[in-house]
Amino acid sequence: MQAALAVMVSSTVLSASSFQPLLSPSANPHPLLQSSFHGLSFKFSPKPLTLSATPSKPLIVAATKKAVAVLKGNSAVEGVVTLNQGEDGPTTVSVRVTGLTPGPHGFHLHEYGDTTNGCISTGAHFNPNNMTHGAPEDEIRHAGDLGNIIANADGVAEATIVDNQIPLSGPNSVVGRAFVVHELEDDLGKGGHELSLTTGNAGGRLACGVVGLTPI
Ligand SMILES: [Cu+2]
Ligand SMILES: [Zn+2]
Repeated sequence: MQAALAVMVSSTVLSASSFQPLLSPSANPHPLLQSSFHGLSFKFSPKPLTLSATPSKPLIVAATKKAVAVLKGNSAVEGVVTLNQGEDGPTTVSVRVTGLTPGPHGFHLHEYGDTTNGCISTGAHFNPNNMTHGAPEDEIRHAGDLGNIIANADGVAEATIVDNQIPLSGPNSVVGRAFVVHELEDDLGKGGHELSLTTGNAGGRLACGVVGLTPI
């Protein structure tokens, strides 16, 4: 509602300001021309309306949401995760985690931003749609299932993840929830282990961090 109002207001302001330059040069010299411009002003009216698309761009930028999570735990593993979401589009997640053993490590958004008892109190995978565990590209997955991040020989994992199920606003907002990086590879629900369909059997929680809003 507010955004819609803002668009309306900005388009009115723009049409008023763009009218004046059109009228003023010819309205001044001759009273005759002045009267003819009264008629013309109606023909011009669609132009300011199409121009109103321009001021709506800053509004989209203003709706961009940005968040960050700083990952820490009881080991040498630590990292930073940044999240960016424009309007109602997907969220882009940039991850850098250090101190890992080389290879894949399960990486999820867990339900709670509660680290009272370390990463264990962040609860289960964020799962607003009551699904079973899966891969990020699966239709049946937890919203928090972001697959694996892969550490290189130096123990550094860097990844950019674009995902539609982890918005930064609305009923399924992940702000206030937590990222967790795991000890083991997430089997994406396909490992046949008794934990495959709940956690991907990704083992212990090495580090976690609560998602918080940051300045745009
Ligand atoms: Cu997890
Ligand atoms: Zn899951």
